[in-house]
Amino acid sequence: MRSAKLYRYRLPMDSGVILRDEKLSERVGFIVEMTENGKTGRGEVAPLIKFNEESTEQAGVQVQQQLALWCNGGEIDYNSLYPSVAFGLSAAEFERSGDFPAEGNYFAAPLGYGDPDALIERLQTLPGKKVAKIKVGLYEPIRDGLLVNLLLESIPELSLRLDVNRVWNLEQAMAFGRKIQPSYRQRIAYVEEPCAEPSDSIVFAIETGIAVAWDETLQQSLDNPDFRLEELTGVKALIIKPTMIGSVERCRYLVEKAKSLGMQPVISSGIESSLGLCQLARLAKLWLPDEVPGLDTIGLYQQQLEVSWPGCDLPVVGLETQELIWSA
Ligand code: OSB
Ligand code: MG
Repeated sequence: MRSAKLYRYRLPMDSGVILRDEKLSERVGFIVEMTENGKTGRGEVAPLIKFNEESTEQAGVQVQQQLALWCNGGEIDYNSLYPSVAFGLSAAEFERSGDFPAEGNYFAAPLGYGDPDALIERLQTLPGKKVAKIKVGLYEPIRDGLLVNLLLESIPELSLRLDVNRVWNLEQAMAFGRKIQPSYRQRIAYVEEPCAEPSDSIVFAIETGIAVAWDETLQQSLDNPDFRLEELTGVKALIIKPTMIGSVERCRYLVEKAKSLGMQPVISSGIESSLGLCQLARLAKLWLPDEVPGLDTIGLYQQQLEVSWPGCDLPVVGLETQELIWSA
């Protein structure tokens, strides 16, 4: 016997959340609950506007169709689904089957948005490895370079991950790179997607000696069914955001494949609710126990959903307070 429930959640975001020039005041997504033989698993389906190609509405229609198919005894073909839907449904199956460890890796890299003082303060109290991530590319590349030098100078054990989200051309990236003190360049763990053109990002890495990571480039490559990860080598790290990549199995495959090609895989957030985010921390613990995941996004919300991110004191609202839109 199989049964399922589909909830639509709406959670208020912190007032300052801006995604690619658009304010995100509320996050809307879905939670699936799938039960078979008395065992239940949950998953989150929450395409992120401007990052996922599928809209929330499209994902909602597809997830409901798939749940109906599953309740009637059908099997879900994850490879034919939107990435967000494949991830959420497969996470529920993974949890139901008991393969999901209870423990998670909640030591995420603190995310900073340009206020160095706030970040320095937070980093000073951080236990363990000092790894932080900051978004750059919002101001002049030279200003970003000075900020990075300042942070690396202030905290000698700090290693920085930077994210440019493809806003620089090669010239701007080089202006940034030249500003970074040569002795600090190795302490930039990587720069995610420095340039609009991926080939320029590779040139930047070679010319400056600063390591680069793929994020958007990986997501786009996966649109081609014949894509092989071997085509994306030449960078140090691979950012894996399951909501934008697909099923748990596909993510696991990419983690293993990246390792075998000498790339560092990093499990990262697509700004899921605390429910989905905690599952990502559990996957990170299972697959990459020694790696710092990129999951410091719960602070972008005003509320948590059903489960609490360890150490977070935002109020938690229960799943039953959200809209049950379908069940069978
Ligand atoms: O650009 O990496 C991004 C979250 C949602 C959409 C895009 C991005 C992000 C993050 C997640 O930065 C946090 C992290 O990677 O540490
Ligand atoms: Mg990124």
